[in-house]
Amino acid sequence: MTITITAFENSPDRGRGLARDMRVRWALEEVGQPYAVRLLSFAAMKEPAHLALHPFGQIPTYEEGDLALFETGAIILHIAGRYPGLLPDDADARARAIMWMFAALNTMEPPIVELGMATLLESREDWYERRLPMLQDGVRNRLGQLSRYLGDADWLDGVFSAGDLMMVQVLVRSESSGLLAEYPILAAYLARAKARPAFQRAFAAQLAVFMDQSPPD
Ligand code: GTB
Repeated sequence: MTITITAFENSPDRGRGLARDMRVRWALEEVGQPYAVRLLSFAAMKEPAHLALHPFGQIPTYEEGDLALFETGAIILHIAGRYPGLLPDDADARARAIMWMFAALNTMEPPIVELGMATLLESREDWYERRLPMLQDGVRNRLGQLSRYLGDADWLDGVFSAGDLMMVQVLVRSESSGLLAEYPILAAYLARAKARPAFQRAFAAQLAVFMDQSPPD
């Protein structure tokens, strides 16, 4: 059955792994499933055809036969449940991998996104410099806790799982702040994940969309 996902026709990062279709591409590469990509402009994401798939008018979406999904957490969980390679067979280990997916999305991602959005949208406001330390401390707190937990392990719970995939995809959004580099254990964790052939194929596929386009004015 053909799998089709949606992605940005024109991403602000020009295909360098930050838009959330990267999570879905990477998961599909890990489980060895081919997929098609429907590229959407910002305007097309808000039109009825796409809103019927995604009520919030965002990317990515995932279509497979009669199934249509939005929300990367749900999409990755579906892929990991349907195809082998991203969740352990042991029921307890499987539950822990899913726990780490939720930890990435619910505990790590909010402070990382809050800092990123403030830097993107508020850096010219007079309150930004006063707010920044609080936002950075929020991110440092979570990065420090995660780093202490990971210690000298390669992955969060033994073998690489959907929990690591989601965690790494959340952590990449803190790279540009410079904060991730303060945690060598996490920097090495990201490097290990990015060295995976499936990650590299997914990254190259996302980047390829933009290599053919002329740079923005
Ligand atoms: N909770 C949803 C999920 O996990 O699927 C969030 C989906 C989402 O945020 N989608 C974004 C979107 O469609 C794209 S990924 N935004 C358009 C809109 O809301 O109108 C967020 C993103 C995009 C690009 C960069 N970048 O280039 O740096 C970073 C993050």
